[in-house]
Amino acid sequence: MKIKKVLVSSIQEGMQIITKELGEDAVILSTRNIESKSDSRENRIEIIAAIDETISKVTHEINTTQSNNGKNNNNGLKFGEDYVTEQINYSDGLKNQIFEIKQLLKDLSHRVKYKFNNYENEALKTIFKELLKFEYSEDFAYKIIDELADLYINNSSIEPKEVDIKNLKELTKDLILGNLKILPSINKSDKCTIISFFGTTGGGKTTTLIKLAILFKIIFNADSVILSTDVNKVGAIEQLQTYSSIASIPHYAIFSPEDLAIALEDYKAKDFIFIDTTGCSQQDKDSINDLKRTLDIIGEHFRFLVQSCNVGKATFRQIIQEYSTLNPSGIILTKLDESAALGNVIEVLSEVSLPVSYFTNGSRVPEDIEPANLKYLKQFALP
Ligand SMILES: Nc1nc2c(ncn2[C@@H]2O[C@H](COP(=O)(O)OP(=O)(O)OP(=O)(O)O)[C@@H](O)[C@H]2O)c(=O)[nH]1
Ligand SMILES: [Mg+2]
Repeated sequence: MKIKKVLVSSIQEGMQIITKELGEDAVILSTRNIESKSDSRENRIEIIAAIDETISKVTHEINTTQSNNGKNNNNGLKFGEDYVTEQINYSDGLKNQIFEIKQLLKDLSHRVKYKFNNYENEALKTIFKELLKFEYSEDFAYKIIDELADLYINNSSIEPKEVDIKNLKELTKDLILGNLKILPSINKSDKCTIISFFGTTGGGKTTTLIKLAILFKIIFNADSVILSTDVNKVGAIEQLQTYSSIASIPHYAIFSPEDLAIALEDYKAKDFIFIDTTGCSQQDKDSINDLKRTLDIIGEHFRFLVQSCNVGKATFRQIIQEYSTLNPSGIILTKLDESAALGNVIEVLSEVSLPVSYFTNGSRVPEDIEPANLKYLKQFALP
């Protein structure tokens, strides 16, 4: 967090300095007039602005710049001919608070703009209602409407009543999905590709693993093996056995980290090694740490968080947060067929850097799986 204080003679001058020195993302924290006791022409405006930055030191550090021929005043600041700047590094707590305020201000500005500029626009009102119906949050909906208005309505000569709602919806979907990341689907390579699947219980890990293993056999003629560390749950081995024997893909139970290391060595000549794990709650930190130790034995590989879409936004956010310990390469979204609206999932995914990898939309093996792509996801972004 970098905080800068400038003393200038006009707001415009201050903004220019702040933008130049902190960049366009800087947020203004306060402004106040400082009157000169001797001469009103020397009145100054103090502007304090901040920008997010990695903190190198937590100590307070005051740097003064721009002090050609400057003199020290009582605060240890140097007054230069044009302006004075003060740079302070603050602690994490303050940094977080400032950015919460910044976020609140941003949200507030979207709301205010919506009320004053766009509230009377019927097309935007329709889109706004649809966004809420599709389980996007109000803040997200205000943001999208604001962007939409800027892009389409405020910059076009079209009268609001002539706006084609279908076009507007398409544009809305593009805006919604604009921040989503997609992981390209996996290909066969010269080396053995290892893929692990983890996530909350019943999310569809084993079914998705089997779908991909069978598809890779069909598409790449791949020679694969399935290793499962999910050995304690009743029926887990039988579930894998049923599918893998139908598809003639060998599978092995793994009882310990040593077993895993040996199996990885034994099967390193395979095209793919699929690794199934026991489902665990995102709140069960011990199990997630155990899982981390297991996955770290494998080293670099594709790590997939498998999660069904039919969860609330807060839970989904928590799952992504807690499972980030395992450094997932991507998320596989399952049970799209059971979700009426995907706003909750899409909104959270647009806030994080985790890419989407595959979708599953039914329990049929292997056909109910799709590689992630924005075109496919578009149909789920809005009704
Ligand atoms: N409707 C629907 N059902 C699915 C989908 N994917 C998996 N299922 C079903 O969800 C149930 C749980 O799937 P599993 O693959 O066993 O889930 P898991 O994550 O391995 O479960 P645990 O190992 O117990 O944590 C099964 O009945 C699957 O058939 C999907 O995309 N849509
Ligand atoms: Mg399973």
